[in-house]
This record gives sequence, C-alpha cells and structure tokens, in this order.
Amino acid sequence: MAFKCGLISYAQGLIILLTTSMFAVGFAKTIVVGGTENWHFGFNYTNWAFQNSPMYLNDALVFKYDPPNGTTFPHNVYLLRDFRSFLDCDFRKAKMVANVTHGGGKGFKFVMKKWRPYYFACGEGAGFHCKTGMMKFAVFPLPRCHF
Ligand SMILES: *[C@@H]1O[C@H](CO)[C@@H](O)[C@H](O)[C@H]1NC(C)=O
Ligand SMILES: *[C@@H]1O[C@H](CO)[C@@H](O)[C@H](O)[C@H]1NC(C)=O
Ligand SMILES: *[C@@H]1O[C@H](CO)[C@@H](O)[C@H](O)[C@H]1NC(C)=O
Ligand SMILES: [Cu+2]
Repeated sequence: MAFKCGLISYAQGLIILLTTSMFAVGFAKTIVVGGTENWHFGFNYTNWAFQNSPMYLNDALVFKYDPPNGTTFPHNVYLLRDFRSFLDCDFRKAKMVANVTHGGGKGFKFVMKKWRPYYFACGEGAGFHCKTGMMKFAVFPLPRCHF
C-alpha cells in the first residue's frame, strides 16, 4: 500500500507502532453492523457508524437479519452509487450485495477492500427502510500503515 507511509518520519512511525501494538488494532477487524441491534428497521445506523469509526481497509462488516418468515420484516443490503443517491435513498443504480435470506445464521459478511466510500442501505419497501427506517450508513475505510 503506497499510501504516504514512506512520508511518515521514523519517530512518528515508532509512536504509531507503539500505539497500535498497545491497543492491538494492527489487524483487520470483523464488525457486526449495529452491534447487538443487528440490521433492523428504526435503528440509527448513521450514528452507529459515527460511533464505530474509523474503520479500516480489509475490515469486514457483518449484516445479521432474519430471513422473512411472516412475522419479521425482510431486509437486504445494497451498495448505493454515490453520496447523492445515499442522501436521497435512490436505488436506481444501486447494486444488491445481499438478498433477504443472506443475513441469516452467521450473517452476511462484506470485506471493504477498496479505498473508496461505501454507501450501504436496505432496499426494502422502495426506500422506506432506508429513509424512515434509517437503515443506511456510509464508511470510508482508512488505509493501515504497516511498518
Ligand atoms: C441519527 O444520528 C445522527 C448522528 O448522531 C444524527 O445527526 C441524526 O439526527 C440522527 N437521525 C435521527 C433520525 O434521529
Ligand atoms: C420468525 O423469526 C423470529 C425472529 O427470529 C422468531 O422469533 C419467530 O418465532 C419466527 N417466526 C416463525 C413463524 O418462524
Ligand atoms: C438469495 O440468493 C441465494 C443465492 O446466493 C439464492 O439461492 C436465493 O434464492 C436468493 N433468495 C431470494 C429470496 O432471492
Ligand atoms: Cu430493511
């Protein structure tokens, strides 16, 4: 990863190395979206993402939601195209990454491999879960520097 790691001075590098080893954040994490709340209608995922930032490249997000069974709302996971469609909950050019059944069991795992913003949202109810249900959040994973 050629992300300016070489520009950090030796002293800064040492401090970062000490800090990362002290807090053991040197490895990719697996993060359950929503924590114990999982992926459901009416939880503020923007706030959750804010409280759980920063996230890093190669971190994995796990979306957990029950498959539809008559008593539960179905959910899914879409990647929205850009910030504008994220704001508007516009799914026209969005890509479904997990359907209504993929969140069962151990959940649906998504590894953030690229240095780009990811706009996640539930596409159920033609934008209703995204808008009213607050089932959307954005992540810009940061590169981790290895020394
Ligand atoms: C969700 O949380 C964000 C960040 O804390 C806050 O700005 C926003 O108003 C909240 N949304 C709702 C609908 O409460
Ligand atoms: C549907 O799923 C919910 C949550 O897992 C569960 O509590 C409920 O018993 C299930 N209903 C049926 C009919 O399977
Ligand atoms: C979800 O995707 C799986 C394949 O990964 C497929 O077998 C299943 O039928 C799909 N479910 C729905 C409801 O589209
Ligand atoms: Cu939903």
